[in-house]
Amino acid sequence: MERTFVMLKPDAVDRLLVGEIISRIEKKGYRLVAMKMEKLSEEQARKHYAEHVKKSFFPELLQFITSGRVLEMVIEGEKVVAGMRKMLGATDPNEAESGSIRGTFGFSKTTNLVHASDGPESAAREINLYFKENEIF
Ligand SMILES: Nc1nc2c(ncn2[C@@H]2O[C@H](COP(=O)(O)OP(=O)(O)O)[C@@H](O)[C@H]2O)c(=O)[nH]1
Ligand SMILES: [Mg+2]
Repeated sequence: MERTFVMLKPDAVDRLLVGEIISRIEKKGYRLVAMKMEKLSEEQARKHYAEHVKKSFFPELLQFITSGRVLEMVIEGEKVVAGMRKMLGATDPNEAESGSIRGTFGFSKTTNLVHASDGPESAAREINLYFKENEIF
């Protein structure tokens, strides 16, 4: 069993897509292990997107990701790290596979609805960033 970190971005919360997205996750057989809703601070966003802080799109990403509530989740399942990335589809909703979450609902590279860890190391780092040990069991 693997675990990964998934975050529904402010557009998913604003557009009332939380239930739809969680439903897809559970129908796939993945289990919710932990869940929290909050508004990210600039500091949290910078830590989360550390690999992107120097990129040209970062100011827009920072503004967006701190603009409203996000839903943070730890999800468990067989090969769930790769499985969640597949369920999300490509970063750009215009290129994402039809049927994927981003391909179905996403509007733009910034407003692409969901984050999921891109590998086992990122998953461990990101789970740690958002959840204390006693919040995950
Ligand atoms: N506006 C804009 N946003 C981007 C671009 N590349 C990435 N992003 C945003 O930054 C997030 C993190 O980028 P990345 O790790 O490459 O994509 P992900 O792992 O598929 O989420 C993406 O989900 C997008 O919201 C870009 O070229 N333009
Ligand atoms: Mg990424």
